Amino acid sequence: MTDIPPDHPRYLSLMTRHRIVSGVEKGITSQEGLIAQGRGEAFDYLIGEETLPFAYASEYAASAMILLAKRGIISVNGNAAALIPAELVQLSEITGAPLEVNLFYRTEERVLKIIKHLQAHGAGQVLGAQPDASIPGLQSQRSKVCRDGIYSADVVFVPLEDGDRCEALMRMGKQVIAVDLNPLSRTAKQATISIVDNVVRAVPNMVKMVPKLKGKDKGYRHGVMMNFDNKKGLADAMDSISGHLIKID
Ligand code: PTJ
Repeated sequence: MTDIPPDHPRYLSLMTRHRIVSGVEKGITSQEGLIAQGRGEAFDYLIGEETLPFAYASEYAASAMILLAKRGIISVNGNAAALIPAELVQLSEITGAPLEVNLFYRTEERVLKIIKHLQAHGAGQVLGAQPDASIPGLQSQRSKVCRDGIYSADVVFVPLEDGDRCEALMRMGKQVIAVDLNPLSRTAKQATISIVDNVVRAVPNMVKMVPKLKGKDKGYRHGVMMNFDNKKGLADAMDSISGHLIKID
């Protein structure tokens, strides 16, 4: 609960901040996660704090890609868990892609807290507590993964990411869907599909898109995925940011 009045012009942004701070207080989010959120907010401000057409297109293509995956997986870190726990659980349920906790600033205590938090929001089994494989060529704690999860997945959905793991997953031949408000980040540049949008909008959008795509045939979903041009999406995001900068007086 907060005392932010719902008619405050920056209500949604302030509520998102509140959720991240509360994630840190509960031991779900790392303190570094606050800084990451601040960087994200700055880009969100430049984007206009809304889902722009290029972001909708990437979310639609990403939804199609997860549905087409043989073994899709949703990777969860401390920021995503604090911001959109129920929506991640929903996305997992409707796509059949399991949830796996995978942390950069890994502690076993935080992994367990995140798993419990997701389960309190309706998740069944959540992977990540007993990693039994590692991502080749990655030195950070993020390399610790589950063989039945991220390690053997063909499509990995990573809401908020650091560039190193994205690169390592791509080297393993996986398709990576990243949500990152910064179109200049290494993650955004490397991912198969880069969603330049706030996770608090992107994941709920995908939760709405997936049932619609499930109503279409496989060929349609394949077409959506193949027709998506990630480089163009990133260029459109940059144009949009530049446009907003020019308009600010
Ligand atoms: O929980 P952990 O230990 O796995 O740590 C998670 C963080 C996010 C702290 C860690 O992965 C990290 O340090 O990430 P970076 O390198 O700071 O990258 C985070 C990226 O996410 C940045 O490019 C931000 O612009 C972007 N970002 C931050 N908040 C959001 C966001 N993108 C979308 N939605 C957001 N709400």
